[in-house]
Amino acid sequence: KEINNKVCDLIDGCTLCVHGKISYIDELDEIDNVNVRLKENKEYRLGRKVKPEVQWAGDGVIVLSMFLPTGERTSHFASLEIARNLGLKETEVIHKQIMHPAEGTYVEVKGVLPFSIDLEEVRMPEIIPNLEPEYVEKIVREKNLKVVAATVGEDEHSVGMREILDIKHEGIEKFGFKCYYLGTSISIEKVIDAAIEVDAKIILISTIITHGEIHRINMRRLNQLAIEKGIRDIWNRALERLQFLIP
Ligand code: B12
Repeated sequence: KEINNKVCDLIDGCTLCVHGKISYIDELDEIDNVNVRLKENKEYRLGRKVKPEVQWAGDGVIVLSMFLPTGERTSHFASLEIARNLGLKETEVIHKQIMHPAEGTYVEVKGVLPFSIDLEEVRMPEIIPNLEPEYVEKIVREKNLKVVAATVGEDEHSVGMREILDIKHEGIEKFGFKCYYLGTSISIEKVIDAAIEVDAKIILISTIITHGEIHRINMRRLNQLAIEKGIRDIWNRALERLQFLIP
């Protein structure tokens, strides 16, 4: 016989590929036999409907993980209440981990989803294809696009920003962007001044998120200062010009 892609082609398919080849022996109990069980989850095996599954097709088992700022016992029962309120059936706590006692408890709750999804009714947004890297690079080089980047305020986390920029990390340099990385804990003023100095059309900043809203303050300051220094408009026009990137 001709050998195709799968080893089991030699025997016209194995039982994993050709379900009809499975010979069931569990036929004695009239109420609980293999045919009854197969009938119960037929629609999930035929691919028309879908439910999360763990043990068998369409069992509907789902696991929720949550952190509650309460002690172990309270978290246990509160998490079950949450799962029940979400509509899950047969709820059960399967894992608990007390974080620092002053913080609370991490809980995992198992439950059964009481509904299924009809795959023909699933709404999916249209796939927007990514621009070809060669196309992006061509435009970037033609326009000689420059980028000024820094972590601002008192942010010392340089690694993420370098990842975005560095060619060795597949960063935007590989598309031909000329990147001016100013470093860490840079003032917003310095970022704006550098952008003006090198005629950068793009500014990338990274900043720590804090309860004091320092991230929002920094972003607003960047916007405000760009307006004050007269480059926000230029920036907006640059963005308009960048629209041509979208075919
Ligand atoms: C390494 C690290 C440090 C190192 C940084 C070394 C360095 N040179 O970068 C050191 C030890 C200095 C450090 C110090 C601190 N750290 Co720290 N640190 C981390 C850690 C473990 C990893 C960060 C990292 O490099 N990740 C790898 C990179 C590749 O991922 P990334 O940073 O997320 O970047 C990606 C995206 O976010 C995105 N991205 C990032 N920047 C940008 C920018 C733009 C424009 C775009 C488009 C995308 C983008 O793209 C990147 C690539 O995929 C994180 C925890 C974590 N697991 O994330 C904490 C973490 C960031 N640190 C934290 C904290 C609190 C601190 C300290 C305040 C701790 C302290 N009490 O002293 C200090 C602050 C120092 C300071 N002044 O900034 C918190 C920040 C929480 C917050 N509110 O934002 C984190 C989240 C840890 C935590 N859960 O508590 N830290």
